[in-house]
Amino acid sequence: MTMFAPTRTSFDLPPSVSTNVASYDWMYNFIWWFSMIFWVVITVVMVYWAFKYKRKAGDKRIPTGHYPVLETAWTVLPVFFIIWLFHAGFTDYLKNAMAADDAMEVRVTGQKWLWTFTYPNGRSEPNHLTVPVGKQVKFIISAQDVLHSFYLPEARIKKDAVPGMYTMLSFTPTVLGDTPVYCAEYCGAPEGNAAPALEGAPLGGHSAMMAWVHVVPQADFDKMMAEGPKRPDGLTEAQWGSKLYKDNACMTCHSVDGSKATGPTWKGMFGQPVALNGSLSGGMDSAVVDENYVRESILKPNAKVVAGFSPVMPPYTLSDKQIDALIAYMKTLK
Ligand SMILES: [Cu+2]
Repeated sequence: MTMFAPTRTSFDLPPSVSTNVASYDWMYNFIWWFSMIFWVVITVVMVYWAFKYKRKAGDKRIPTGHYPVLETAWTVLPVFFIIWLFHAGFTDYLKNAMAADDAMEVRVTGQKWLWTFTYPNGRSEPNHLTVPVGKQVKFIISAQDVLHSFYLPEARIKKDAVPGMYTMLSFTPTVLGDTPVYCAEYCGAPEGNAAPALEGAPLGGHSAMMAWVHVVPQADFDKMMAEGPKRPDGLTEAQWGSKLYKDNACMTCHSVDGSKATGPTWKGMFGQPVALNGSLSGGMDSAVVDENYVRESILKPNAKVVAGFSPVMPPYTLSDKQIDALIAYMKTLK
């Protein structure tokens, strides 16, 4: 994989990793230099005049009166400046507040003290998110316990993660490599000797709530997604199969206790011969329920229909690993 060094846009800002950064940084630098120049000019002039017009012996106080042209100018001109500033700021704000319809949606969940990322295909990982370069990502953010804040300094974006509601944020990464995620809302001190959320992170609750966004070429991302969701930690293959049986609603048509439903029961099914409806199954009258039969029945359910049942099952797009897990579960249903 080619690695490009993130570009530094100024001496005091972090490197830039996304499309929005250039205009954000331009605005930041503009306001900084604008304020700096006016501060210097006003201060120098004020000090100069303070000495020049210092009260001397015999001076009389004379009221200065009004100067309507000057007073109108210093009121009206800044108003136009502020309106322009708001317009420019709001235009930039919208770049990350909304996402295009074809953006990749990623669910972000904050909890004490880790971030969980869930991809469109259901794959879910703690503290590591992989996204393809050049593709807009739409984060749908929430929190499980207390307020957190999802913060990517190198993309200049931050959004509160709030329990009980969703917040949105989008960005389009431009640079291959890794960019850090922090929690920007103080969310608690560590209890006891909790391990850091991420290897190498400082020990300590909120400040340990760090994650990484890995920006990779589209092909690498597609390869990763093709692997499908990973088996959840702590589950055996058969236990994962049991979970998939429920998560994919297989249970609404297939019982595991022998009772009849819309589809054949899975109890005692694996490894046994089964009678097929020959006219719906390309002339085959029977088959053995083995690995290949199950795989075909998940991906192309109506290729071989069991006698006495209707061809009503929709095809499922499960990964090979998920199908393996379902088969492992079926084998336990003696
Ligand atoms: Cu937090």
